[in-house]
Amino acid sequence: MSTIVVSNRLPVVVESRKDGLRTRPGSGGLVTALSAVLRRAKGRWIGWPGLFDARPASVRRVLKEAAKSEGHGLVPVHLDADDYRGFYEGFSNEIVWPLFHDLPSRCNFDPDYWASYLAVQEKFADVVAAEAKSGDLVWVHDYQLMGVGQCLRERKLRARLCFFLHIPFPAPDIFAKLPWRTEILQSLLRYDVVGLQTARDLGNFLDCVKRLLPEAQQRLDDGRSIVAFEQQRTVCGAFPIGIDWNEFVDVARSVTAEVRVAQLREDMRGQQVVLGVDRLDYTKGIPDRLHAFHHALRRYPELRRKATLIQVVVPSREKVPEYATLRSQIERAVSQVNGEFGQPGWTPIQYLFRNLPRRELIAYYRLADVALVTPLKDGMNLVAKEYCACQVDGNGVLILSEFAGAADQLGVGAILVNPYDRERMADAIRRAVLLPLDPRRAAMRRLRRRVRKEDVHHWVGRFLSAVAYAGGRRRSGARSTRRGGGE
Ligand code: GDG
Repeated sequence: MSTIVVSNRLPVVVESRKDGLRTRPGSGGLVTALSAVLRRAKGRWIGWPGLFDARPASVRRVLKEAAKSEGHGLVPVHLDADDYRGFYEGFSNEIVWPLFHDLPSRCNFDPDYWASYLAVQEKFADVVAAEAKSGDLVWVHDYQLMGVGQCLRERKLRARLCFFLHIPFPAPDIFAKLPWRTEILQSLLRYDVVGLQTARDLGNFLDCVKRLLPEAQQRLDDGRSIVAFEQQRTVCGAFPIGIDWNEFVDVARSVTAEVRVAQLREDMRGQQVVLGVDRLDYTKGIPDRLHAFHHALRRYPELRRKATLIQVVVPSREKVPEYATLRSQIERAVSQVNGEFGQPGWTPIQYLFRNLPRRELIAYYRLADVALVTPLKDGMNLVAKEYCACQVDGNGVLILSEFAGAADQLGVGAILVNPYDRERMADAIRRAVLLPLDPRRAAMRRLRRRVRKEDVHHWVGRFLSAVAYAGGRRRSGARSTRRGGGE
């Protein structure tokens, strides 16, 4: 029995260079945790290698080479430019991404995208079916691949099929706008396990099933939600993702980080550092945050020359016009604030539009007196957790959006804000900057305890225990109590 992870992108990126194809490692806590699971299970990771034009045989060859150092298999799914446009840019990012983040007015429900999405699910399923054997565990990730499980069932693959959604699941009134809402729910209910980030997402998913698939039966079994639909029983649960605690803490405590933090502190000349770190995306609420900071400086003169906002924006999807517009909005807001309040020796907002090396990012996390993590909506938001882990001196304050999944775990300890409420965000910034040391330290201790306990390995363990439960249940046909739902 083996484990197969399936995600849109492979954990290594294949690049075409003058001297041929090369791979470079991907990064992040998810890659670390899942790679560890795969190494232990002698498993494989299946996904798109990140380029179209290369010869499949050459891609397979460089991945085989990279697999030796990764310690697990790497299997490519070949997509062409039309797939990328219709399935990835279209269905995934112009429909599912905005809709699931409660922004239906940003959706482009083009029917051609649906056809392309279906075709790509089949392409992924072809590769998985060729790799998987009966009894294997196939763990599919995220919103781009919700339908792969169904394609595998149609191929009569007798593997355990599981799915985890990294982004939020919307409430029924929003989800119901999706023209293919029934098909998507049905395809999710072909998996043995469906994992969501938070209790709210799980509740939304079950409510959507109840409303849109009334023939599905819902039960609570040993405290777990089970949905029975046609011949399949699906265990549904909330599994909030964590970070690789040790990795962040070790780097944050290193001498290199200490030296870099001391240097940055000197550059900041006694200013309190307020930090924002986000991928360029309209769900991250960057303009709203800049307006709130602007409002705070207008309203509270005591913050001037006392606090500096360092806003890191990581370039993303830049060719999409909407994202280019967002970038201009952000840059306009930054220059408005700096134009109005900047003086020799103090620039209120320092704006970095680039991907920082991981070590540098960790130094910023350790440096920051306040983190401003205020997405309009977010599945989890790992930046909030990474910030807490890197606060090895324990003095930082976390201001967190109540609409980030992380607010469930970090609500006690963080200052929670509504990112649409500019006035209260400004108040929260003032409060955080002026907060005395003792309450800062007490709150950060609580946050760190929670992030440490519920790290990414804990997340993997909880998910796999649901998988084991689903397997046991299937074998024993456990007795159950009814939870309601259209029976
Ligand atoms: C999706 C869901 C969910 C950021 N700037 C730099 C950099 N980063 C890294 C951070 C963090 C990651 O990017 C961002 O993770 P998030 O969780 O904030 O957001 P998404 O990318 O939208 O991820 C999200 C997540 O999946 C996991 O389930 O939490 O809700 O949307 O790890 O460290 N990394 C480097 N330089 C940067 O400048 N090296």
